[in-house]
Amino acid sequence: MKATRVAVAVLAASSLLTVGAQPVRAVPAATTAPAAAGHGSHVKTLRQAAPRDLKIGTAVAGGGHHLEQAYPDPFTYDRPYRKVLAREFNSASPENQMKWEFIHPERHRYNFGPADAIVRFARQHGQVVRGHTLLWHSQNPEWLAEGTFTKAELRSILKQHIFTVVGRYRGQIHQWDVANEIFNENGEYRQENIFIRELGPGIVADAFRWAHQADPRAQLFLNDYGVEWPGAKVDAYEALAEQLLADRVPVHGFASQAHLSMRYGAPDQLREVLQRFDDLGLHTAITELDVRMDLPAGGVPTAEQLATQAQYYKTVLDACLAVDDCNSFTIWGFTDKYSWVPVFFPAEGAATVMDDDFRRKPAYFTLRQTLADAR
Ligand code: 9MR
Repeated sequence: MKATRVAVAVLAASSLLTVGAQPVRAVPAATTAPAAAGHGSHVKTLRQAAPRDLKIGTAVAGGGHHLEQAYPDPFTYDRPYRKVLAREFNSASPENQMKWEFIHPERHRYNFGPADAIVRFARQHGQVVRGHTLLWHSQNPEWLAEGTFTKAELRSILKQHIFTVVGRYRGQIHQWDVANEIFNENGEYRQENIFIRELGPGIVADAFRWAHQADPRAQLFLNDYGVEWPGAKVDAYEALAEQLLADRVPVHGFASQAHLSMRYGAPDQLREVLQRFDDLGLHTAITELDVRMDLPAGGVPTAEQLATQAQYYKTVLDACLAVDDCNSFTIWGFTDKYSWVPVFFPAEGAATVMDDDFRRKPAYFTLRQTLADAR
């Protein structure tokens, strides 16, 4: 985002331009900043505070682990939740509703209702949508994961899925996570991924080509966790990105999910990692940020823990703000009420920026202030 600070109101509409496959080369910040937006009392929400060329997003709760919980579908039934979702964010990521198992539950049947509802909500509230995800080893329907197919059949299943799903939302998706978590910690292609295992890694390039044909305006991303520090996984993505670009494959971005734990320290080299992909000419994004912690007995975080958590959130936002084409910053849910964390990590939790009752934590205020200062 650096060098893209734009102070002139007339450029407000330019944020629309970020919804295209072409990186937006924004106007250098030659103009003086407006009266510090962050210090005005009118800046009440994250989306208001954000620089115009940075989308602030959240996962939209539903499907996945939510199905096992005692509450009904959060996005559909929780009105206070929907209100905060509309008020605070200008980007929305279906948490599960566009994944294969959800949107393509049977070989010849798609289930578009829940994803359609999110896309409609986003349009009504001036939000862009991040599509998640097309090529992944997890949350695939049984008919696919357990099925027996020839290579040609499997290839055609993937191609049709991409054309059908991406085509349905053509022109309405800011960024698609085309390839999700395709490398393991050693930077090797994950053999759990049925498409990669059966068809070879070349299928990744095909997935990008098909997605681009189906929606030429969407920015197409590689997305993973565990890439917040340099290492074998980041090296693998860098090599892949270079190869795809050399082969003129339509890849437009690299994203760090940023599922963090306070056990392991803040990602103080994330800016450098993002910069490596920015240097290749790619967009970068933060797509699933949360910061979990070990909860004390009683389950309520201490003030010190909340302060540390806020610093982690800020470290990630600062990294994105420091890199030219980091244009999308998404947190993986905004309330602990619906977070995936306690379901997957016993004894850890409180990972989001609001508690169960939507009370804002220090991390929320730190994000808002950091955004306002950047604007
Ligand atoms: O938040 C999602 C949760 O509801 C699902 O049960 C879970 C199943 O794998 O997936 C969670 O989202 C994941 C995302 O799609 C990809 N990156 C890791 C996220 C957290 O597991």
